[in-house]
Amino acid sequence: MRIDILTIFPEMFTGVFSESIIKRAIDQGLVEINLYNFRDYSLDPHHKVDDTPYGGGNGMVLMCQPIFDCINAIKTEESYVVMLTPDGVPYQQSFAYELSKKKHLILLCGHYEGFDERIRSLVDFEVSIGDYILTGGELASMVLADSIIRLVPGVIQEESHLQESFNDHLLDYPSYTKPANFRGLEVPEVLISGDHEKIRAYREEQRLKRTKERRPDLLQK
Ligand code: 6GU
Repeated sequence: MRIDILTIFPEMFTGVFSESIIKRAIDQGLVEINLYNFRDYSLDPHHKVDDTPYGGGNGMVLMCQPIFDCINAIKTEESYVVMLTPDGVPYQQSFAYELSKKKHLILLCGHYEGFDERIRSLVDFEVSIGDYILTGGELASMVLADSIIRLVPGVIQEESHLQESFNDHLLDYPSYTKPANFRGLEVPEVLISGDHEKIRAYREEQRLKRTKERRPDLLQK
């Protein structure tokens, strides 16, 4: 899979993509990530990428030309263009699965007050990562890239994501590791019992209990 990220702050991404599972996925050639600074595509003598809004109002608006020219330069038949914007569709695990099947993703990060509305004509899907405002789409695109890359076949063991939260609308069960008694804090008996059927039932019950307590909204699904 190839992921191209369009941003005026490419340096923000260096740490995130040079550690841990994402780094290994890149090193193994399972995913290729390219950063494009769309400021480089600006035809303005001062490499301007934004301007004041028609009709007045606060802030600056990302203008069409640099983003149109950058996307048109990298887009192919196989590209799927995602815009990161607080007014997009709320992101969820099922989108991560869908997006992990694409051959080429283009993630477009905004800044300032927003995008010139005509830029949306280049976009296949608009995503928000939650009901709060970030200074830009960069952190949101890192969230998408991370959640998508870990689902690309070969990046992590398949079994680890088949069982995880949100696939069946339940939160995870509580986990423990050695020692069985840490400074008086005990591991539930059942987990040390060796009775696999009892353990399975205990975990299932815990998942339901947790979801009821913390995320009753998930049970509605
Ligand atoms: Cl995708 N962008 C910005 N700027 N803020 C957000 C967001 C995206 N998702 C939630 N807040």
